[in-house]
Amino acid sequence: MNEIWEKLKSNERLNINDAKKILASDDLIEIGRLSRWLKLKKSGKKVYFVFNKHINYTNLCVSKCKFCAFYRNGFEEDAYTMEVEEIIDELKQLPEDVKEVHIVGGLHPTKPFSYYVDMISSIRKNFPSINIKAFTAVEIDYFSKISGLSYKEVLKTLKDAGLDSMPGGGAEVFSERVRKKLYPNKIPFEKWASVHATAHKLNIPTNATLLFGHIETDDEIIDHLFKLRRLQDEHPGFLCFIPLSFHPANTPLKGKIEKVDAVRELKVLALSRLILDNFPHIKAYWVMLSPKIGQIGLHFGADDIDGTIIKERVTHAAGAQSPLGMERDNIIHLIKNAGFIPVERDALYNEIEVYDD
Ligand code: V47
Repeated sequence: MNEIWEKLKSNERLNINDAKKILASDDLIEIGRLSRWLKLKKSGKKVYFVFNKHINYTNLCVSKCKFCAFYRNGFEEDAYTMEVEEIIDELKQLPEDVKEVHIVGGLHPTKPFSYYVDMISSIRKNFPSINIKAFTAVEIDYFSKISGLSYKEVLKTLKDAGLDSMPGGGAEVFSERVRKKLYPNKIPFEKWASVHATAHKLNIPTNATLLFGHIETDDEIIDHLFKLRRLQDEHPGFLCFIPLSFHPANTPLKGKIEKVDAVRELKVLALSRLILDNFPHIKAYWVMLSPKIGQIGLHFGADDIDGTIIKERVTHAAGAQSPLGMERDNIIHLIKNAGFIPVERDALYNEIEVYDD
């Protein structure tokens, strides 16, 4: 750890061996200290959150990933697809100061590309100033398949309709070994990277995620982080990285895999901050971590805690015990009590209000 500390102080990039040492170390407090030091260097005492709302427009999905408790085939009682008008009606229920709508869904078997374009343009028309953060790289690849358009054409069409940015999901872990076992129908790294690089070139900022705590090895986690660091060097445009810990309940992996513990969650969060030195933000996603571990995560390199969310479905289908949403005041309280300054942001990290009293 001393060697790593020396490197950090002299602004030297950490390498794969450093990452291996960090993950193998039992010195959680020292790992926290290093990642917190880097967080403070990058964003001072500020911790960001957003007043946002998640929309999961359908749970029908042709991908059928083994880690997912959210998807349905279509014949089940709780299978659903929201029409565009329903989405607009749901958004109309919200207070006017909601800044971001985060939209993701399953890969629907029959909806045409026009459904997704209509969704974005109707939201833009009804809510001219809301940030629309929508569709993972996996969905963009699927839209390209069903429409016959290139990634660039799909993204340009969605941007013209009102898309502002993209979430980081669908990355899982960039290992062909794991992909073949758990999500063989999902796109591999090369395609995921190509969608994000194309989005960045079109001035659509995006996020990136890692799904860990299933059958991946330490080396696969590390490889994932270095792939993302290289991608950001070559095609900058990532705003935030979010490590997601696997929730096994209601998935085919239930009973075979235990949920990872808090120490592992905090180590991976800190490692992400230390390796992804070119990512402006690291998110302690309270839905997956729980609000309490999320709060501690602010001392392990995270400078963002996501937002109010209002109704999360994907992780809750897999047994998450965290609330479905959180009030703005609760989030402010969590951040302040951890010793940081809450900053309300929009999807693009423009500051809306700094709560520094
Ligand atoms: O890609 C699915 C994960 C992701 C499970 O960009 C699961 O700001 C744990 O990407 N246990 C979707 N994880 C969520 C996501 C996200 C969330 C919050 C913010 C942002 C952002 C992105 O959820 C999927 C998958 O990796 N997931 N099932 C599960 N059982």
